[in-house]
Amino acid sequence: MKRIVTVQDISCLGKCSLTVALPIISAMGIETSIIPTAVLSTHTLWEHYVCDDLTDNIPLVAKHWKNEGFGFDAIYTGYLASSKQIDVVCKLFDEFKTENNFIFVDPAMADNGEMYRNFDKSFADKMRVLCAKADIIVPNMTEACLLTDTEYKNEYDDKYISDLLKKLTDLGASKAVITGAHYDGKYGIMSYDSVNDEYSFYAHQKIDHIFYGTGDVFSSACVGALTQGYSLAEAVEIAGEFVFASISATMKDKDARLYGVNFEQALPLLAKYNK
Ligand code: PXL
Repeated sequence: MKRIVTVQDISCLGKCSLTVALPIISAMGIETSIIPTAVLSTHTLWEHYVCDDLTDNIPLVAKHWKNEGFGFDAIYTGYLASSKQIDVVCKLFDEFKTENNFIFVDPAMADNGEMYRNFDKSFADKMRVLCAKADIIVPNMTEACLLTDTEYKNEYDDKYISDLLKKLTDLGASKAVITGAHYDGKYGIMSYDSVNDEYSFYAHQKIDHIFYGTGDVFSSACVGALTQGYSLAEAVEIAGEFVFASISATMKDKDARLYGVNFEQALPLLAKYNK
């Protein structure tokens, strides 16, 4: 059985990070090991959340795992709580990266043109260092602009996205994916594999609402599909369809904006990737 380790926070309420990654990756028939980076009462879009930072626990877990000889088919990081935590996760990559596995980084730090609460430019600079160590990075448009020092725009053409993707792979990862892209009336996810200089675009219908947590749903399904041996373009399509089905299941739910999408109702779609 394949095994992924995912390194991100536990938000106790508000579907994102580990509470999303665990069920999605498990539904694809992959063992999901976790390193919780922090425990928050909710994700940071709610005010007055409380956060217990677990940075100091990460090297202790890594040491025990190294002693036991545990290995992983993929190492997947999401929301990290501080620049110091990024340094610790860089060390984790050095310890667990092998010739046979890959590092998948979702540089979760911003959306809709704005950084998440508590993050600033120095955090984005640090995130660039983490991305340089990855094989695949999956920012949204806002994060892609922050990582590449590109002006964030609401209107742009396909060249703007393909240039962004190229600049992202110049940071170090050989593959990059940008979620939430749109141009010429088309909406979707664009990916780029710099090894064979190949772009692909997964297009879907326009979605008029903003739903939080869709980035984490996408990344979890995408890293699962890649781990099961699908190509980048196939994995993007599998994950894109899953996000779309999750959003469709959420449309009538007024609570969804902050609570996250009803991906649970779309989970049966992933059973066919359980090899
Ligand atoms: O990736 C979304 C996310 C994950 N975890 C926490 C967050 C957010 C988005 O705001 O606050 C704690």
